[in-house]
Amino acid sequence: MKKKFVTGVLMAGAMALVLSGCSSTSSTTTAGATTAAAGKVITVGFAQTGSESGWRAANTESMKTAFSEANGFKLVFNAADNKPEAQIAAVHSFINQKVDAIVIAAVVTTGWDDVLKEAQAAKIPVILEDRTIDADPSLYAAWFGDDFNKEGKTAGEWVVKTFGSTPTNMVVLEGTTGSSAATDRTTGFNAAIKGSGIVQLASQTGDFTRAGGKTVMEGFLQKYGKTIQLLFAQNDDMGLGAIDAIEAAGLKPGVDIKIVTIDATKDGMTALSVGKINYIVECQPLLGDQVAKTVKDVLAGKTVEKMQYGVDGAFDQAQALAALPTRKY
Ligand code: GYE
Repeated sequence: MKKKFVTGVLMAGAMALVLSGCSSTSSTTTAGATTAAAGKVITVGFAQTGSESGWRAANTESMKTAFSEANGFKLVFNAADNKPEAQIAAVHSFINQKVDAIVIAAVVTTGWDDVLKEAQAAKIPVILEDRTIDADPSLYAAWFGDDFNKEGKTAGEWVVKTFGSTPTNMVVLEGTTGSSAATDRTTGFNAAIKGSGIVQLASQTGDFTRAGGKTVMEGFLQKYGKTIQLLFAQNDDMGLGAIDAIEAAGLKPGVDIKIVTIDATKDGMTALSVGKINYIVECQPLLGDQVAKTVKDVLAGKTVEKMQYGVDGAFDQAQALAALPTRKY
């Protein structure tokens, strides 16, 4: 498995990328900021998961805009292609570069203790955005993101409202295994559908990608065919990939198979507006401004809220149609 690829190699690779500012699988770029309008330029290393989804693209853009030169930052950006070891190597390299602060959108919840202890010893504050981690809370200053358990619960409540106690065959496309987004959405969703008529035929990861969602859905369709009545995809992209597979199998997404997803990106909302998806729970990716403010507050020694949750909505077809013209991502 690729995961077993040794840290040393990845670390050297990540370091080289940090230094050269070029991009490949694990891409790192450095946006230069030699002067800021006022005060010292704040150098921030941002370890992003990768570029798996539309949500991620919007999140990266929001972070790059917020941590801009004009706002007094120099951003060292790394996207780890969803490889935990590559992400930890990137954080190591940020520490070696003596950045002022580190921001992490963690691929998975585990494996963080050693590198966070290293950051703490180097007196570099760590701020988490998007996904949570399992490490001791004393190892990071703050977290800013969405409530994934609540998102799963909202999706599950829609399922219960729609199907009630009628026996309904469901398949699930899970997000990246070991990510807090996938784990918490599963927990919230399962709690909400408990006692309903939903029968789970299968649940498998599609890694939060369109390609993953398509491939896994093809497998589900081969095995369970027309008996599938409901799909819960833990993000829009996997739902959109599954729609391709469903249409290729000669079935109508949103009609033959009802679909509920999470994120509410423009692409997802467009599919919802034409009835190919039936319901979407929002997950807000535009976190950059709040994260940048938190970084500045932490560096200024101000007390910050440890866990800060964004507010999410949910959409049916009519609500998607109304929201689409002003949708930002
Ligand atoms: O839902 C998915 C992305 O962590 C909330 O990651 C994020 C999730 C988001 O790949 O599209």
